[in-house]
Amino acid sequence: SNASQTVDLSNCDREPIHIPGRIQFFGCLIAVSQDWIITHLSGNATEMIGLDPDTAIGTPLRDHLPPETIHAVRSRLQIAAHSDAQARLFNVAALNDERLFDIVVHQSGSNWVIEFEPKTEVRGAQEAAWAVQPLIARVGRRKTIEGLAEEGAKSVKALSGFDRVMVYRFEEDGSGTVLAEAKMPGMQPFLGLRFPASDIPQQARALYVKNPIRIISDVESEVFDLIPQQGPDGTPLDLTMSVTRAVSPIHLEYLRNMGVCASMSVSILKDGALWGLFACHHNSPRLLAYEQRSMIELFAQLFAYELALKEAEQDRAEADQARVLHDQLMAQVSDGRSFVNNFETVAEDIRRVIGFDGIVLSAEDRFVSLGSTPTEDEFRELTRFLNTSAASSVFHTDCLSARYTPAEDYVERAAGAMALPISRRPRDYIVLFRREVARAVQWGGNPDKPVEAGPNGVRLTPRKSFEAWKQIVKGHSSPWSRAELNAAEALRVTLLEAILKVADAAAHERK
Ligand code: BLA
Repeated sequence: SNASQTVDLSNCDREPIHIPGRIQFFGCLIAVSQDWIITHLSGNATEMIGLDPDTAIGTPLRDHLPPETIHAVRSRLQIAAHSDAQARLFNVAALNDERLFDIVVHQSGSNWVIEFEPKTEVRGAQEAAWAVQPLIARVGRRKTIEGLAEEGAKSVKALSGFDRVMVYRFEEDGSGTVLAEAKMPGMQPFLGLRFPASDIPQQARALYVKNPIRIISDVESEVFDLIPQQGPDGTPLDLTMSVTRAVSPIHLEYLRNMGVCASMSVSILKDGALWGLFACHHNSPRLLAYEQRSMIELFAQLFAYELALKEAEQDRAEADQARVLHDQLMAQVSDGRSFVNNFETVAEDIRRVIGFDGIVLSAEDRFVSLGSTPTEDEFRELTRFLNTSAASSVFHTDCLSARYTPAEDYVERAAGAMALPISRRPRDYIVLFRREVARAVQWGGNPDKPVEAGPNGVRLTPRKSFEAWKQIVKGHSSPWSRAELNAAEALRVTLLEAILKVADAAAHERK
């Protein structure tokens, strides 16, 4: 029954975190069939709402809960039916006594899953409700993605009271960057650090697309088994959309090793894909009232909308930049100025559109290099390899040494390459280089911190998972993005045009 027994650190991606067979302590769970017969109960249901698995399973729910409660739940089912939505009821006297509960219902396969959370406090929630609009207005006034993220982190910290709130953005390779951070003074900063893709494995990212908020209220707390572990059809209850789902023991250990006691993360979606997370940490146990979590979820949705607007604006600005670059290069050529002689300026112009660590221009018998690149001799050899690729397109790779073995000699200087052929003859090139991502980026997992071994070995700390990741990304640069490849293609055409123009002019003079 224990899913973690079959999972180790080499197969993280396969841990079936959606069917853990257990829930966290802060709520209890009832599953019923379509005709409202109880099919599953969590082990803590007896204590929390008086439903004993030994006697209640297989009997109608109405034998156990007041009709008002069942009516209230059923009246919301329209919201939850046939969609990945959760219907929520706040402040319900579910047992007809003085105790209040928050109740959430969703559909899972052929079951309705009903989760009860005893009410803790409501004050934070009311404050959050007032604050969402002004906070989002502030986010919208920021000019850059980084500014937006910074305001977002501050806002979620204000709305949630967590000790640390980060905006964690996924890169194209699944690794992630801490783009913004709001934290208590004195805590070690994570701002700007990059973390490996394996820290938030694939199936977890997929689950976070469907269920946008997840809570780990206390990494040391007791968990409760679902009874029975399997339904009559032999399958475990799918907890993808549940609120109390017990968390992967591997991730719990990661948090303990980081010194985190409670965490909450809220998905930031763009075009239906996971753009990033608000990742929140607390140094002591923490559980927010359901309304407060709902307000934060709403904030994250509005934030994602602002983000999409800003990113679209930025895409337009980048396209404008590319046009400006085109005009500048053409103007230089028309002025009769050779861009070979002005290469430093040209390189800075290109950098505004495509990121690189080094750049080489080799045209006719000229060789100009800036930044981290192969030597001239190494480059001459490399051009013979580049000459074998298509003349009329941009060549690019984030792992040059995998395609061209001699590049192993300079993998530390130039791991990734993007080559723009800029003539039709035996070719002239502008080649952009990127350093190894393991060196070029500031990775999380501070090597100066002592490593403590847990039951899963020493691997499960940001530091150890980084060391493992370093093996995976060895020899690779960060990948060239779609936008950068588009810009490179436009640049190639511009340069070709510019160079032909120069050649024309020269031929004209010779006549
Ligand atoms: C989940 N890993 C997560 C989550 C985060 C991270 C944010 C989401 C759950 C949560 O809210 O806590 C990772 N947290 C980070 C990172 C930072 C942070 C990078 O604060 C940086 C500041 N994790 C590993 C390895 C494995 C692993 C090696 O490091 C697998 C062997 C697994 N991480 C793992 C799993 C989950 C997870 C399985 C899903 C947890 C769940 O939802 O059940």
